[in-house]
Amino acid sequence: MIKPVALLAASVFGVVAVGVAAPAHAQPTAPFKNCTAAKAAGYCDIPTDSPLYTPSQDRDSDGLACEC
Ligand SMILES: [Ca+2]
Repeated sequence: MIKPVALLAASVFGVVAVGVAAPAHAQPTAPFKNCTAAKAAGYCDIPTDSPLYTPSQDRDSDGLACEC
């Protein structure tokens, strides 16, 4: 039989592991402050249908922000 303490420890570990891992894999949901920040995070050629797109970062208005 598994002791309740062991179950509690497993549950806490699971929550902590998910809590630590989530931010590393979270997708940004708002435009970056600028293209330098976007590129530093690995994003460029951001299309208009992306939540990361903002017209101010698409100077030539071709539908892609922060060209690679
Ligand atoms: Ca553009």
